[in-house]
Amino acid sequence: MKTINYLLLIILLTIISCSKNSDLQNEVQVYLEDYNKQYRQLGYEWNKGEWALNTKIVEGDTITSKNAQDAQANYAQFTGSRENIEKAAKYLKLKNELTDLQIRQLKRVLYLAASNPETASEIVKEKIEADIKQTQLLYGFDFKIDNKSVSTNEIDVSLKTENNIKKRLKTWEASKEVGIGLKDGLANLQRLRNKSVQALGYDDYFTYQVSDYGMTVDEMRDVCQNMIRDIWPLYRELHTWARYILAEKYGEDVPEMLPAHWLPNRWGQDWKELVEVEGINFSEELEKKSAEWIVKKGEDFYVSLGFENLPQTFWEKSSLYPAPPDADYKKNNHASAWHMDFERDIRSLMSVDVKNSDWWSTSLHELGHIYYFLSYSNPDVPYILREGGNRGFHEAFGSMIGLASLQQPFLEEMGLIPKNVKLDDIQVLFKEALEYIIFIPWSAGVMTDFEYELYTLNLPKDQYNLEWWNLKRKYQGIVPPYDRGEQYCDAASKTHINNDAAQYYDYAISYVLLFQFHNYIAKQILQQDPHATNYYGNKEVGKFLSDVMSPGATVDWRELMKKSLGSEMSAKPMVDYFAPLMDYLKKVNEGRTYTLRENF
Ligand code: X8Z
Ligand code: ZN
Repeated sequence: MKTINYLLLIILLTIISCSKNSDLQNEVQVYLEDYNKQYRQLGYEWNKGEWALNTKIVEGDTITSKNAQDAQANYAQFTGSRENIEKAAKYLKLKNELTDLQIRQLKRVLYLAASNPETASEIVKEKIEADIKQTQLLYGFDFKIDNKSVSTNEIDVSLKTENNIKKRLKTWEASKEVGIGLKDGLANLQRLRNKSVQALGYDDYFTYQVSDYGMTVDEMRDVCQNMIRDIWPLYRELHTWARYILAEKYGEDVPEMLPAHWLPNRWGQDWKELVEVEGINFSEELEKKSAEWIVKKGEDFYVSLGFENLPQTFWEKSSLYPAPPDADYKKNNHASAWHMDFERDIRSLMSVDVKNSDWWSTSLHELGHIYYFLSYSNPDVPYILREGGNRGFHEAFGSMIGLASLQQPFLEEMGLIPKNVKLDDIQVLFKEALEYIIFIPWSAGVMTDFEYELYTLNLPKDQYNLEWWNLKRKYQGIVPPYDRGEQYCDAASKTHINNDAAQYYDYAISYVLLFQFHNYIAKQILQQDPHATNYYGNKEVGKFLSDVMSPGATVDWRELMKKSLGSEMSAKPMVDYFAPLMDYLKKVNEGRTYTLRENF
């Protein structure tokens, strides 16, 4: 009898405490639902303001920037409000009684608050203005060669194809001019970004952005340095090879370090143009198509995997092609994807042009973001968690489709190369390394270190350019054509330094992830060699990707990896993928002098 009473008591107590839990859970739920609703409305207005600002830049137009500023201020006021900060913090203290999904949302509320806290409202206001001004200066800039306006597409094509070294230098210089006018703005933003997050206890803006991964700055820097260490031997071979073949091509002496204007990309972040694979005339084939074809074929690829067709509004509202040369406005010339209303108003901003073959993979990259948006826009994912597993995830899948889209079986399927041509596998791999391996010292090294120094170490403005080139030399073995003094700000010629601050390691991480995912898909789903896959039409691949993408940020990214791949983040699949190239390059480089250190 006694035991029964005792048992009853326990049951009763459990019921009482559960109902207390669920009272609290209900209260938090009401709060979060309201938060999500307002977040969505204000976020949509902000996105619309930004969209207008980035797609139509007219000198002297103050209305568009005022609208964008007001919309951003309203969003900032809400997300950074004392009330939201206090409530989220209060509820988080009781997290043992809340659901995992609620805890995630409350943490997100605090994270969002930290970039616009009401406690630093003057700083936040200044920051919003400074951000908008920087965007206008960056994308309103008129690039000129010999006093003639040129588009960034023209600059890019010229750096890929021009053999006259004097002309190359002029083009490269023209591409860096934009940095000069951005330097003051960057210094201002350095201060304002740091100050705004410091109000909520973060050390600096870099630390804040890194914390989104659940990592400390030291941990993130370790991840990045390890990546560089892993690929360094291969990078060193590629660097040595490039010094010799480019010197020959331009009729110059072999330099110790690579002059920046010798390389086929404004920042030296992608060298794939240096190798032509016999049998694949991709650029030529693309030129026969149209810009519309590129984007449509991209959609077609995703649809073949089982994803839906893009909503009609995507085609109506996106800004996919360059502004006409005689337009009285300019537009943001860098590619991006926008989740405007956190539902199905999804758009992409690009300047697709068939003459610049980069748009093929860039367009697939952006569609990767778009399909990610669509995947997690489902009732199980609250608006504030409609994000990637982590930011690197968001960057990874579109790039992975870009890699897959250039492998032989796929190119055949698309009619971009004739069937059954025998391609030289090593040359194909070589070209891929010039894209994916070359990118790592740039992203995990130069960009990440520069922004770490900028925000965490408060790099003084009169050392921006000096430090930029120190890092370029250290990580990429690239030097400026001549001493570039502090009147320049070459770092600021890179979009992300201005308007996607302290996040570039996302791309390094995304490359590591993409090889992990690609390797898994090739071996476990397609049963194909990772070097020669054909994803086209495979619904199982689509289902796998959709399962990874659709939870958005409602799950922990490390668990998401374990669940989907059965492994942790690792550069090994990337290193293994390129391993066959090492012996080949060592032979090619026999007798040549290496100028990068042997071990990183
Ligand atoms: O910025 C981008 C995307 C933006 S969604 C086009 N990427 C990095 C860059 O261009 O520097 C893609 C890879 C690297
Ligand atoms: Zn992207």
